[in-house]
Amino acid sequence: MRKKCSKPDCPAPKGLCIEQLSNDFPKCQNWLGTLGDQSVEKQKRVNIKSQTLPWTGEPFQPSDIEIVSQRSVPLIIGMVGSAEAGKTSYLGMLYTLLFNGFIFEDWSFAGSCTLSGWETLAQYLKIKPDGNVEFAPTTPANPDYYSLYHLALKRGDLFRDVLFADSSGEVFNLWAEDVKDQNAENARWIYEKSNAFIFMVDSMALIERSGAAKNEIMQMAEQVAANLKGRPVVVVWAKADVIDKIRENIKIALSEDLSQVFGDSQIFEVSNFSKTDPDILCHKNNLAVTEYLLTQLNEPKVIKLVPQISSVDLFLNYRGVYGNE
Ligand SMILES: Nc1nc2c(ncn2[C@@H]2O[C@H](COP(=O)(O)OP(=O)(O)OP(=O)(O)O)[C@@H](O)[C@H]2O)c(=O)[nH]1
Ligand SMILES: [Mg+2]
Repeated sequence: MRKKCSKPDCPAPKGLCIEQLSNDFPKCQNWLGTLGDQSVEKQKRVNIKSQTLPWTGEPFQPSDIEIVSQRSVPLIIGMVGSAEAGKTSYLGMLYTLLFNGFIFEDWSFAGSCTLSGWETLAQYLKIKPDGNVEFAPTTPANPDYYSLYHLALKRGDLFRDVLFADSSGEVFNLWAEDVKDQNAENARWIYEKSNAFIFMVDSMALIERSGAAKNEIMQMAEQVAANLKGRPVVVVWAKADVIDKIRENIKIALSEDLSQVFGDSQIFEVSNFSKTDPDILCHKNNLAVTEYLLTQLNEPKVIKLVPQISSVDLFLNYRGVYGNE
């Protein structure tokens, strides 16, 4: 007899269990452990099969990207920011919102190959019985630590596979000081491979270390801007529940410096703490950050076809009555 889930219409993707939110389906109470004679050989075969599944539900490593790249070229969104800036919590909140029925305006959730990873992040944000939130541990700072979280999204007939590349802020600080630092390999990879960036500004650090935190943020911003090649960046003021406690002059100066470096990039304030229900910083802006980048990345690109000729010859320099416009 075949093993199967007893839960009718279980919406879990193939190979995953909705109750366990992982590929640990044999632990689910709805799992029918009816292997007939339960022979060791058969059990072994089942195990071998599950080991040969190409994905486990855990965050992807760079070598796993090919699993989703067969359908379309996946979009990589790089999470950039200093240590403790709020990168991992942002991802935990994004999944928490989607899981709880909040939606993007234009995109709908169409699956994920890293559900276990997302769920682990979201668990940290759950309010504990004592009313506190634990938050995810600091992301490991090994230069070879990668964690890519996958979302498949759909807009009309268009499918997009999106990978959010999280890494340690400590590593990004090393990279910001020296892009060739040998301990910043994953930050380098994220910068090189990402199609767009979420640049996190830590409001709490600006309250606690004002000028020093501002310098650190600007050093990283300048390094990100150095070789963007048109890739979109969204500036996100994280922990915006405390943003009003930042010294006004620091906040204004940093906003001006960031807009000089990133031009007209969109700016959002987000928080993982909701003061009202619904709360703009938490329920709306966290989704809006990703949606903004998705819109940017899926807009048809305008290509300038007019060659830039510069010559002393007036005839060659002539661009018509309206110039290049
Ligand atoms: N006030 C406030 N604090 C927050 C919020 N989100 C996160 N924090 C705090 O910020 C800390 C760091 O958040 P993380 O998301 O782990 O930061 P990170 O950028 O992933 O840090 P690294 O992994 O070290 O790079 C958390 O442990 C919380 O204490 C928020 O919305 N408001
Ligand atoms: Mg982290």
